[in-house]
Amino acid sequence: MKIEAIHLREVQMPLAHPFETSFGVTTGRRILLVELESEGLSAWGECVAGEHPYFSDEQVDTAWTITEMELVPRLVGSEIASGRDCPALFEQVRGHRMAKAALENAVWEMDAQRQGISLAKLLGGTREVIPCGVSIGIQATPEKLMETIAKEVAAGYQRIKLKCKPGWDAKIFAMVRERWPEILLSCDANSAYRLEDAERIAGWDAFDLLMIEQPLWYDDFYFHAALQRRIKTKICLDECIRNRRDARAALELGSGKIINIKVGRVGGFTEALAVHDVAQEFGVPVWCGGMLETGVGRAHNIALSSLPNFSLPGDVSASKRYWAQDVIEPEVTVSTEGTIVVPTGVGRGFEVVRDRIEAITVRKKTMRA
Ligand code: OSB
Ligand code: MG
Repeated sequence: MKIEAIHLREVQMPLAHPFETSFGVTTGRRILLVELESEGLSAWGECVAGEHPYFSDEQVDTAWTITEMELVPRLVGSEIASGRDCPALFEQVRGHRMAKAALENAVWEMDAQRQGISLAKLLGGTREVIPCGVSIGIQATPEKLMETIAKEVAAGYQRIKLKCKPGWDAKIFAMVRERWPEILLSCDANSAYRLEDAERIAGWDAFDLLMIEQPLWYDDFYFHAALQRRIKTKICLDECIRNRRDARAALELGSGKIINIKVGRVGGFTEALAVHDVAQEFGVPVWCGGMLETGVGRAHNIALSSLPNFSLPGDVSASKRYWAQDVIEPEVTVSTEGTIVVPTGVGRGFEVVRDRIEAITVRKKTMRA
């Protein structure tokens, strides 16, 4: 396919509810969206870089700059067979995986349209529905947290993940477990602990958590192995897995027993599929993480989650948990069984609502060959 034009745009969207993690509070999102044009077709990609370089070293403005100055010139005007060709095209640029993923994923979406199949099918997906969990931010009070959990459990979500940090951990887990002894419960520290906390973290074994996500440094999987040897609860790796080599090294070391795959964090669908396959080889389940995406990224996450080794409920949940109005139609909805139906229509399977996107666009740039 010949990529004739690439449009970059930044949209701004207020979150329906503020989202607090150990690294800060997000009240609204600034999001880089890319749109490709090829032979009368249009395909979209979402960059999951945040407003600040707090989750990873990328941020929306660095992603915009690298996309405009380095990545688009390599892609626009090119004749490309599939999304699998993007990593080689972008190889000279080190890092900036979230920026690369937005473009690569749009190429995959375009390819699916050209072949007249769903993105899920193109990726090798096999599931008709995906199991869903929710990620619940740190709340103003424990009472508010209990209310929020009650609402999500009633909605049918299959797994509750609690964001945690020192001061918002064991006491909270105890309280939640007392009221809901049976639910699938996990926590995500986003690197808020150090190896000295190992004893304390071992104490959480009492709460029968499904996993503890990225407890230590964002760029570490060596010391995570030391921690994993000292606790019974499975560690799930998020921030530190950048590619298939990291996945293999971490699993050989015993740094964790579950992997959260975020397609933006690993640089696009090609690498996400490779991480999926490495984990499967080790008998390790994966699940799809979220980055407070609009419907564009959410649709891509649903397609990816349909692969066979995405066997644990992911963080991909309903549009309305994040947005008063999403940018796709229909919005993403979750059944009372806590599942999302994988669309079988061509491409992403959700329409992008162009007027809505136009209305929230704050900057835009078109690049042609
Ligand atoms: O670590 O999984 C994370 C949101 C922003 C940055 C990092 C993370 C998260 C989430 C939310 O947990 C997942 C979602 O619901 O989109
Ligand atoms: Mg995480």
